[in-house]
Amino acid sequence: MAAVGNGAGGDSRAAFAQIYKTLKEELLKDPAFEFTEESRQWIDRMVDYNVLGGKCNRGLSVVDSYKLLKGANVLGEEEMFLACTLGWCIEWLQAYFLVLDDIMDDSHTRRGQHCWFRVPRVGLIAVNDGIILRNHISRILRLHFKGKPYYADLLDLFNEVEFKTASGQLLDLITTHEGEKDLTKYNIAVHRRIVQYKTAYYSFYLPVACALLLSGENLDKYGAVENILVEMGTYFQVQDDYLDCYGDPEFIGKIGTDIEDYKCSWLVVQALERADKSQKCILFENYGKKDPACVAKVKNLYNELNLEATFHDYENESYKKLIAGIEAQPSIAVQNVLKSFLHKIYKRQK
Ligand code: DMA
Ligand code: MG
Ligand code: MG
Ligand code: MG
Repeated sequence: MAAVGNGAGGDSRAAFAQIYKTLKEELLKDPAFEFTEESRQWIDRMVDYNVLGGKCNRGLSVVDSYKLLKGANVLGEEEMFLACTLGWCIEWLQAYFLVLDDIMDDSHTRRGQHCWFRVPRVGLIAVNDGIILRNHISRILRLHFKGKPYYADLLDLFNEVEFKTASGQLLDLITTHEGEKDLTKYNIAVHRRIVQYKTAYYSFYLPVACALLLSGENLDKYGAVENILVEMGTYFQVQDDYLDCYGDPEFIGKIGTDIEDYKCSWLVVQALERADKSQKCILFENYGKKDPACVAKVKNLYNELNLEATFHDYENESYKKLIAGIEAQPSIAVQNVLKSFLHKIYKRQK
């Protein structure tokens, strides 16, 4: 059968979306569970609510990277199915982390709708739903990859990346306690460590590592590529921190909570570096408070310090450095993978 809707760029999206339905159906008729009609409906709705509605950058990057590594514009039906399936596993992983992240960050909206735990009758059942989403990944991998020569490496990859992300979330959360005691503990090195762990590995390294495993590559050889992807992920999370304050909530689909939550955000680190004595006092007094008047004072200070311009300079600098690192890579196919990923996020507005 001809591979349908499997071309480069835009049309991977249609094929990708189609495969979601298959994967969800398989999970819902999983013979290991005697679902009651109610629990089946719960999972169905919970998965749709949390896995869908994102940009699918991570998932689609598996497909796009695999095509670039193979030097093929169109993949065979089986190859396309496997690449999309791994892409969806990353989207499932993202859903799992976001469901729990929103509880821990006390967020209100995500992807233009209420955070899952805020939906009536969900509440803390969301914690268990997060665990179920994580377990779905193992079940999808077992169903479609058991028997492949790279199955053990794939499981190990997902486990390692999950561990790194959870460690990053821990750093994010306990650093917040430190900051509450003493805001001057926040600096760019602390920020960097948090964001590499909580965001970069699962968002950037994981999609490309999946494509490399599909291509039969040994990940041990790709340390330099991993480093570039971790840098790209750091840049991506700086954008996330910037958009938390300066993004349009309607457009990004979430309302920022970093100032209220006392987060070690890139913006507060920049503010601390640039503030004079009296401006620091304003930060110490108002950062981390729920009161909208306090939040507004922090935002005013950010504007006074011209952090928007600081961010745009950072964005241009990061881009240049990333491109230089990418062009130093010996393989043109690998360069293309990395450039294509970078261009998906450069100057993003959401
Ligand atoms: C994101 O950190 C990290 C993970 C692992 C979800 P964040 O809380 O800044 O993300 P968001 O702004 O999307 O809530
Ligand atoms: Mg959050
Ligand atoms: Mg968070
Ligand atoms: Mg954020």
